Parts: sequence; structure tokens; C-alpha cells
Amino acid sequence: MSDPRPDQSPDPTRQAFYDRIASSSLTPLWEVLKSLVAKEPKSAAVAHCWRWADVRPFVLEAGSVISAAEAERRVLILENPGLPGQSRITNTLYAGLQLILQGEVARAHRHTQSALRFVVEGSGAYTAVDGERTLMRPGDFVITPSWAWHDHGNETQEPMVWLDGLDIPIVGFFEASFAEGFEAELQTQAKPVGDSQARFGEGLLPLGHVRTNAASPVFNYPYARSREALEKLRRSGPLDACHGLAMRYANPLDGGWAMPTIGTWLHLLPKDFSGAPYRATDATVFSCVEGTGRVYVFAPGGKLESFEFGPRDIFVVPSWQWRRFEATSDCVLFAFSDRPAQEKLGLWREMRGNG
Ligand code: GTQ
Repeated sequence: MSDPRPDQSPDPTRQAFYDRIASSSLTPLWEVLKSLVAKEPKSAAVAHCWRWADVRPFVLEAGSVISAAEAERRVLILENPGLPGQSRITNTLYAGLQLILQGEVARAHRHTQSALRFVVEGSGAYTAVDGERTLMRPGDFVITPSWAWHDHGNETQEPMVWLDGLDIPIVGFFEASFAEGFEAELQTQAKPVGDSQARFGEGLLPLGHVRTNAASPVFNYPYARSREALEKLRRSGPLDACHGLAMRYANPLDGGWAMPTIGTWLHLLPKDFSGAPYRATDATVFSCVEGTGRVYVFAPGGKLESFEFGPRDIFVVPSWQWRRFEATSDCVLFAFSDRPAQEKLGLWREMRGNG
């Protein structure tokens, strides 16, 4: 049913009533019901693409504006143009590009926000999580679980840039943010490099392992391994009409998402793939790893946006907006969204269109 009084302010008698009850901290539901309990998601966020060629110079310039030591984390936030000043890329997720120059460290701290790192440029810098370092290469997906101590360092000769994805807006909504600095700049290395991978990432698990964390104990999912798997699977198919070949990162302890609030996966879109339309309630951030393609996003009101993307470009598709992919060459996309959080709350929905 359409609103019988569209775009009208309330009549004066009602307004006088609203004014009187306002002093008792009361307000009428019927004036706001349709926007509070919307028929379907209407995101204030917009589809947007950050081209690597445009943002890379600014990310590197940040290296001369402030040191990693002074900044604690030297990051340029990818802020959704529809949500200015809110430090978020979607309504529920934060994303940024973190720069760590050769010889620098980003001191140890921990927070209740969970973080993912997706390596964009540079190779061989490390992140240390709970006393274990992992060296990061382009396309690696690395997890910093909630409340885990972490520091980053770059002992290579090149700058390194990675995409940070954090559940900062979710934790903020729940007013559950805690953070603290470590007593020293860096953690001591309590475990050898590769320990988590050997213990949890080889199809084996320690006998009698008692789970203590909601996140995957494998904290680096190297791109080389994922890419090899995708390459094998593309030959045996089948390809999903909307997603191409899509594989999610799994927690080996239970097969669930690798992180409790943020879902992460990869798409392989073969050259000339032309995907069917798809939408879901999880606004999604994509980072192109290899290849080139185009994404079409249908915003409410019939507005059609399209972005051509290539390696290291990052784009975001808001909740419940139709999207479809085309690949102009074999293309790999990394994706993340709040899907695990929505699934746990029974909220997640998806819808497929016809190609
Ligand atoms: O690396 O710990 O982009 O604490 C934002 C907050 C990165 C980090 C961010 C953080 C970090």
C-alpha cells in the first residue's frame, strides 16, 4: 500500500501532540514505521570502485606524511561515498589500505575487532599473531582474530600494502570495543613460522584439540595454494551461473567460515564469462587479484553503474543491489562480507536473476 500522506509533515494537532510527548522521551512509531521496518533493504551505501592506479600514489605518499610508529597503523580508509565521515566501506564493515615501508614495524596491540589482511602489493613482510609470524605474499588472506595480539613488520627492501577488512562498525553497533597496547613494541616469537599451517592446515588436527577461538586456527591462507585449487576445479566444473567458480575460506575445525563475523571467498571467472544477475543482503567488497572484467550494479531506482576492473582494483556492492560479472580475461576476485554474522542471526537472504 502506498503512503496516503507522502512527503507531508504531520497535521498541526498531531504535531502538537508529538511535541508534548517528546519532553517525555516518546515519539510516534506510525510516522517512521515504513522506514524502520522497510519492505526490503535500502542501503545508504553506494557501489564504488577504487582503481589501484588512482589510489596507489596516495597510499605511498602517506609514507612521507607519517611514520608507521607515529600512526600506529598507517592506513588510508576506503570510505563509501554514500557514508561520508563514517569510516566504513559498507554499513557493517571497515576497509583500508595499510602501508608498511621497508624497515618499519607497526607496534603490537589487540582489540575486540576482528581483522583480515589481503595482500595487494609487496612480498615478504610479516604479521605476527599471538606470537607466531607469517610472511605475506600477494593474494594471501591472513586473519587477526578478535583480541589476539598482533604486530606487523617489513624486513624486505620494498614497501608493502595490504587491504584491511575489519568488523569495526559491527563491534561499534554492539558497543563492545576494547583495545590495548602490548607492553613491548613487538611480541616475542613463541612459535616457528608455519606452525599453525602444519598443525591445522594440512587435513590433520591435533588429537584432542580444544577449540578456544571463534576464528580459524589457520591464520594465513596462501594464494599459491588457493590459486592451484581454483585452476584444478575450473576444468572439472560446474560453473555457477552467477558466481563462476566460487570457493569460500573454511575453518578446518568445523568447516564454517574462517572468521565469525566476516565471510571470505574467491571467485574465478573464466575469460568471456558473462554472469547472471545476483543479489544478497550482505554488501560485499571485492579485490581483483588477477585478470580483468566488468561488474554491473543496478542501484534502486533503476540506476545502472558499471566498473571495469583489473588487478588490485577494489570495488563494493551494497546490500540487496543486483550485480553481475563479466570477465574479459581469466579473472580472480577476493571477496568479503558480513555474511557469517547475518547467517548466525537468521537474516541472510539471496536472490538469483535470469541471465
Ligand atoms: O592492523 O591492527 O586498518 O587496528 C584498522 C585498525 C588496521 C591493525 C586497521 C587496526 C588495524
